Amino acid sequence: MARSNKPSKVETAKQNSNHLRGTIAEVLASDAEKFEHDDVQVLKFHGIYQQENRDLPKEDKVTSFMIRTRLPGGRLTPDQYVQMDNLATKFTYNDSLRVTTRQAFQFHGVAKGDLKPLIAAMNESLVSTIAACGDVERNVMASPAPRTTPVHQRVQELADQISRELAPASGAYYEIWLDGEKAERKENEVEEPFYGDVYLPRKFKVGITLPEDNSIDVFTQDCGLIAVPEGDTIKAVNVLVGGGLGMTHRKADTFARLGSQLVSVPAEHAADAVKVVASIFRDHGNRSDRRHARLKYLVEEWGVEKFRAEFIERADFPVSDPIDVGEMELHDYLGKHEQGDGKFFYGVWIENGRIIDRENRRLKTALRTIVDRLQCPSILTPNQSVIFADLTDEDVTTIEALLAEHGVLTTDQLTGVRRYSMACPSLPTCGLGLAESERYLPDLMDELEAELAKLGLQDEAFTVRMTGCPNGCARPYTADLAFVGRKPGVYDIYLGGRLGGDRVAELYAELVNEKDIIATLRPVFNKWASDRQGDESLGDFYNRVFAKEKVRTLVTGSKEYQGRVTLEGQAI
Ligand code: SRM
Ligand code: SF4
Repeated sequence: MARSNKPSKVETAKQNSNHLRGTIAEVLASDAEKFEHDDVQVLKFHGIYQQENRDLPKEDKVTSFMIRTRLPGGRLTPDQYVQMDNLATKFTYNDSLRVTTRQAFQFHGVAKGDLKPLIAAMNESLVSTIAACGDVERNVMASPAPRTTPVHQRVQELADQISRELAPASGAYYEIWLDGEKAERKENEVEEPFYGDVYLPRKFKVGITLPEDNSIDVFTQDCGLIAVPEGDTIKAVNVLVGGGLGMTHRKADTFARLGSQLVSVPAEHAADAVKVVASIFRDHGNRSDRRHARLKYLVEEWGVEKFRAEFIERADFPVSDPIDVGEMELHDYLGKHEQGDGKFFYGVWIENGRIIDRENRRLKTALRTIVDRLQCPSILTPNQSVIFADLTDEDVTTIEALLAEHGVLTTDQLTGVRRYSMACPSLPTCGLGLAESERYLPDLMDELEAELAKLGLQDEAFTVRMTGCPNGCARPYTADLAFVGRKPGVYDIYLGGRLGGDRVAELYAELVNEKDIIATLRPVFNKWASDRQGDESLGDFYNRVFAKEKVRTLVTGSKEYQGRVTLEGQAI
């Protein structure tokens, strides 16, 4: 890829922002309805997106804002949950909270005048929005299971440490939102010692998990970490680089890519390893073309060997070959599970992450009542659901009764196919959405369930994901079956990923109208029903029988693996 050296407009906005200040404070204090380009870019680093409600006719459109939290591993205390719920009721346009695919909360439709009170109130309960968006290290994902074993606790500690150590150092957030005094700096003291004036070339995503659990889709992270346990300790951490899903329709030089195994490092150096990867990205990533700015393109351009050599050169800690951890699996942790200390945790399914009260299904009230009554901690999962922790048997009975009372579906009422489904928000809030997603998937699921029920396959566990555009926010390209919006009512269909998240799906059908989706999939479903081997999943079956080019499953420990699994079907 030949590179231009001219910095993109976003680079200039960062450079001129005086470490994330821009003119945000001035515009906030003014009557201006919205922020202009440079401030819009800088606001993202504060966890804020400027949006408008796309359902409204042009003449009625008003600017509003989406706010995203930073919650490493999705952990919330009971007080934090209650506060988030209260703030959603007070400040969002539709009284809802949105659980994201990276274990955070989003608040939609917030008025400009409410930004400061909302963010200040969140921070009072120790929930920050700093670096939830922007060209920095984003919310660190972590295996959501609140198990009490030392290795599970350690994984969460590492996620917290990475989040702390890679957060921007600029005082801008505190000055603007929390009325903090501008910190005095000594002569030659640098405000952003790690990120510098222009931060990273693009967003940078990190997730950490154990070999038993790929619910965080570790191969899709810019820097994925697999903590390898030995007894009660973490023996080492495998570092993967260059995962990422965003692409552009019909632009073959943009693609989804699974992370490549790079090295393993001692657990106490996990955060240092992430910093080394981020520093290579900072110094060598593409700063002129944002479409090619993600780390995955640098890894492709250099090749894994060169990247590894650069990593070793920069690391001042021991570096070894990656450790073979075998195949990984997705767990959604729904329903009741033992925690390890005699207590239980309980996962509640949230359709496409939207916590809202509807006529017959009062989910928001149900979840709030559970937390009020049981005072239990909660964990947001990478599959847009919520887990309640530290429960007795009696508490679980209370939860199930409250869910039933409020019309909320429990796991045993879900078909396998609906249980593992996810959709991104898309319309009406997302400015990039080309087709419906969150609002349409439930209807399509009804049709899919009916079709699969005819074949007795409705309770098969496989991932179904939908996004309103090819950016991949609900991680469609690692799913067994995915729908990616092309234009209103029209989707591309992907098949061939799987629950383990270690294989990229391929484009099966292009530009399929909503009304033709089931008919387009019918031949695959029928053949799957008649020709599957054992309990072969949809994605495995598709990959064996239909795939134009067979995509080998990633061998997670292999150092030789070059990560070159793209939507164009290039061989590994
Ligand atoms: Fe995303 C942009 C929503 C996870 C890839 N994403 C957006 C924006 C902010 C639209 C925008 O730029 O104007 C969306 C806000 C819509 C709205 O109204 O809420 C948006 N992304 C989401 C969330 C809320 C989807 C969800 O269903 O939960 C997820 C928030 C996660 C979080 O808490 O931080 C979300 N986005 C993802 C993921 C999945 C992941 O990270 O695990 C991906 C694919 C993985 C990856 O990054 O490669 C993803 N989002 C993108 C991209 C494509 C980036 C690229 O490399 O090309 C964009 C567009 C961009 O950055 O220019 C994007
Ligand atoms: Fe918006 Fe596209 Fe992300 Fe969906 S996938 S939230 S439509 S950017």
